[in-house]
Amino acid sequence: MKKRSSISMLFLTMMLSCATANPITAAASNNQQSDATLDQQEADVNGDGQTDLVILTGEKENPQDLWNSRLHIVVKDGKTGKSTELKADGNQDLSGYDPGLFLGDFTGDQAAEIMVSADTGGSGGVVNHVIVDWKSGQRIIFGEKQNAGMQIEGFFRDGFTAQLTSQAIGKSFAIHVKEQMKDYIGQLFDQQGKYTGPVEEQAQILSDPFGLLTPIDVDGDGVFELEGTQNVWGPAHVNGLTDVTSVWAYKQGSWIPVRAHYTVEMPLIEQTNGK
Ligand SMILES: [Ca+2]
Ligand SMILES: [Ca+2]
Repeated sequence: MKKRSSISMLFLTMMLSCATANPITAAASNNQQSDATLDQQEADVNGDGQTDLVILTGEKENPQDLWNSRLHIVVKDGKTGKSTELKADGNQDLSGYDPGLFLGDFTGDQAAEIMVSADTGGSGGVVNHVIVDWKSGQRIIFGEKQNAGMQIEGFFRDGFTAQLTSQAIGKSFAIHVKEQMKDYIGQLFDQQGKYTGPVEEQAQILSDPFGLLTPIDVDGDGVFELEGTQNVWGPAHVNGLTDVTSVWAYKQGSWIPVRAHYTVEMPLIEQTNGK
C-alpha cells in the first residue's frame, strides 16, 4: 500500500456498525474504455492457491486530472484468466485522489482481501477505505460505517475538561483541554475553568473518520489488523482536542477494537490551572 501524507484533521463522525457487510454482486467488465489503471497488485484473492491480478481502475475527466471517480476493482483470475469487475464500494461510487490497493489476509482464511484507499480531498484529508473479501462472494467487510472507527462523542464540563465517550466500545474518558480551549476562555469557560457554554448541546465534540489506516499484523499471527488515528474536535473542526489511535481485528464477521490510546498535546509554556 502506498504511504500517504500524515492526516490529522478530518470531518464528520458517522455511525459504526460491526454487522456483517452487504452482499454485493460482481458485474462483468464491459465498459472500461474510459478507465485508467490506477494501481495493480498480485495475490491469491479467491483462495484457490493461484496468484490473481487485482487492478484498480477509475475515470478521469481529463487524463492529467488527479481526481479519479468511479473506482472499480478488476480481478483477473490467475487460473481461468477471466476478469471480474466490482465497484470498489458496492452500490455507491468511490472517488478520490491518489487511490491505491493493498492485498492481504484480514479474515484468516489464507486468501487476501482487497483494500482500496482514496483521499477525498475534504477538510483535513478524509480518506475512504474499502475492504472486499473477494473469496466470500465479493463482500465489502469494511466500508464507510467501519471507517467511523471509535465514534467519539462528548461535551465540555468544568475544569477545562472534555468528557468523551466512544460509541464503538461504550467507554468514557476525560481529558484536560485548557491549552486547546484558550481561545474560548470568556465564551465556553471562565478564567477558572468553569464551563459557561450552552448546556442543551450535548454533542459538542465529535471524531472524524479514519484518515490514514494501516494494515499491520500486531500479534504476528499472519493475519492483518488495521491501525488508524482519528482526530477528536470541538466545538469547531479547527479545534483539535486529541487524537485517538485504535487497532481493529476482524473476528467472526465483525471488526473488533483490540486496543486504543489517545494523545493530547502537551502545553509547553503555560501552567495548567484547571480544577
Ligand atoms: Ca481472507
Ligand atoms: Ca494478526
